[in-house]
Amino acid sequence: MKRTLVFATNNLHKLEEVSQILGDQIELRSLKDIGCEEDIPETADTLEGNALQKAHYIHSRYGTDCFADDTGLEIEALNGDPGVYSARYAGKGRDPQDNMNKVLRKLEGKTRRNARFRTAISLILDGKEYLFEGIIQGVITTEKRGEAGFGYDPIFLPDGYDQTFAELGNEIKNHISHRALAVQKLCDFLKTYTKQVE
Ligand code: ITT
Repeated sequence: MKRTLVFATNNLHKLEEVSQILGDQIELRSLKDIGCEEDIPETADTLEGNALQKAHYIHSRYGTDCFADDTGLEIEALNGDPGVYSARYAGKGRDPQDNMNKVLRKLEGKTRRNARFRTAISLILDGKEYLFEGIIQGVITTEKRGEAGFGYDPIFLPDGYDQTFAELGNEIKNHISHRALAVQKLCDFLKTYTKQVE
C-alpha cells in the first residue's frame, strides 16, 4: 500500500526537490494540502531540534505521519556559522542575496573557505520518531555564480565539481545534495519499514 506522508515545509523549492527524489513510492502532501497555514515555530538551537519541533507540531495537530527537515550551511572559518541560523543570517527579512553577501563579506581575503551543507530530517511514523542526516562538503566561492536553486546555491561549490549548485541545476543537485542524501536514507528506511509491516 502506498504511504501518504506530509512534508512540513513552506518552501516550495524543497517540496519539489524532495518529491522528485522520493518518486512515486510515497504520496507526498504539502502543508497546503492539509490546510495548515500557520507559521510553524523553529526555535531550537540545532538542526535536529528544529526538524523534530516541526514534525511534532504537525503530528500533534493533524495526527498524520509526517516529516520535516532543517538545513544549515556550516562554514569552517566562521565556526560553523550560519548553521541553524542560515535562513535569517543577515536579518529577519530572510533575503538570500543579503545572506550570501554577508557570507562573502565575512570570508573576504580568507583562503580557508571550506563549508558543508547539512540536513537533518525528522520522521514521525506510526507514532514513532526517526532521524536522518545528509552532508555535502564543498567550498564557498568568492562571487555568486548561477541562477538555479535557492538560498546559498550560487556561492556553494560542491567538492569534485567546478560549478556551483546554482550552475549545476536542479537535476544534478538533486542527485548529490545534502537533502538528497538525507531523503535517500529516509526512502531506504521507508522501503524496509513498509515491507516489515505488510
Ligand atoms: P522551511 O523551514 O519552511 O522548511 P526554509 O526556507 O526555512 O524552509 P531550511 O530551514 O531547511 O529552509 O533552511 C534554512 C536556510 O538554509 C534556507 O532558507 C536557505 O537559505 C538555506 N538552504 C537550505 N537548503 C538549501 C539548499 O539546498 N541550497 C541552498 N541553500 C539552502
